[in-house]
Amino acid sequence: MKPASKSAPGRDVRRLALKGLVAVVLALVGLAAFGFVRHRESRRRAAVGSSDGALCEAGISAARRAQMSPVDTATDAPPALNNTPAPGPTPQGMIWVPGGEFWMGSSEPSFGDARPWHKTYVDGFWMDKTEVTNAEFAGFVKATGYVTVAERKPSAEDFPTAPPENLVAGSVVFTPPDHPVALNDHFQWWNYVKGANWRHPEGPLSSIKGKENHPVVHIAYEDALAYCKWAGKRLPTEAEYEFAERGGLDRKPYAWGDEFRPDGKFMANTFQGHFPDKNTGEDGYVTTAPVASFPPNGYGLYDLSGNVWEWTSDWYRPDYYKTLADKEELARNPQGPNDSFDPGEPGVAKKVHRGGSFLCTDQYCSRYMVGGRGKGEPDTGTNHLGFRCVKDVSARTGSKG
Ligand SMILES: [Ca+2]
Repeated sequence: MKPASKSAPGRDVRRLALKGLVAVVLALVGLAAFGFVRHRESRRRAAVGSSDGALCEAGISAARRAQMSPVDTATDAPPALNNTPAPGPTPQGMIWVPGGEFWMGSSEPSFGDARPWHKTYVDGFWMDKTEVTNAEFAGFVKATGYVTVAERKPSAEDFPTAPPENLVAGSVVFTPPDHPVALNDHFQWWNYVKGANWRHPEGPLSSIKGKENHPVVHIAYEDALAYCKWAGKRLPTEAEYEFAERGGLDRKPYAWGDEFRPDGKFMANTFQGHFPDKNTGEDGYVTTAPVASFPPNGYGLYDLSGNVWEWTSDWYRPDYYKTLADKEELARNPQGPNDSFDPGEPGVAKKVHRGGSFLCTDQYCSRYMVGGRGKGEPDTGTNHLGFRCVKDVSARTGSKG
């Protein structure tokens, strides 16, 4: 399904972005790589005017329109998870997720768009045990010749107002300042870098050599769809993602339970130190970690929290949960709203991201907590955004496009 807006969201977004871009000269050994900063005044205004965590790395803003609706775990009925075994042989690299009824949402005060808690049902499905890795994505590219969005030169037809010199293939890369900065302006640490793509995560001089087992990044929505289709799979819905991430637990703040660091142990690749200028990497990683470097959750799935954000097939709206909760009947296999709305950037259609990343910190964006919702434009990848696929028991409607 497409958003209500008649225009193609990706083109509009990139057109807007290119309108406001600012050339940035990056001194890279022997190369004058430059990029542009995507400047959107609406986003900046939203950031400055917001007080509760404002913008997260990929432009995730804490929308606060949904009303607070805490769940009393003592009185509300616990979820009724299915206990059906896998209906057939488990595809290689995947895990059976039984599905069932669960509470979806979050009580985290800054996650306004993850309320109210609402009961949701999803059918069982198989899910990739880990995020799709560089090696797996390379296999797809080798077999199909696929070229990702970040590797394609933006065309003058798509961006008629952009200066020709700005029409360069690239992607958005986290480039931290060397000093503390105010957290209300993410242009201080995000730059559009020429030549950044899945093969060169930090820019043209970086590579994925030795990172074959890291999650692939700089993946746009259509790139993820293309991979999943090739693999005979699809992207998870937001509800499937959350069901899987909870690992059978009921309304816990983390995929593994109640504490961020049980017995002092790091359970996910997140950000330690002072955001964004000083990442101490206390958990062992300052960027991506090899998949499955941290313990699996209750279903045996890895890195659904932290490491890289992951695409889901749902459009983003901050009021979607309220819409579902207001209905009398249980939401069964919800597929997301029919259109997208982000109060921070009205008119820009976005898909839901889930899971948080190696850049998530409680100082700024703690969305490695279960239920935390991210969002992003379908044509925009970053070096902390990847994906994984799911597979239906039988052919059901595939991912929405
Ligand atoms: Ca880390």
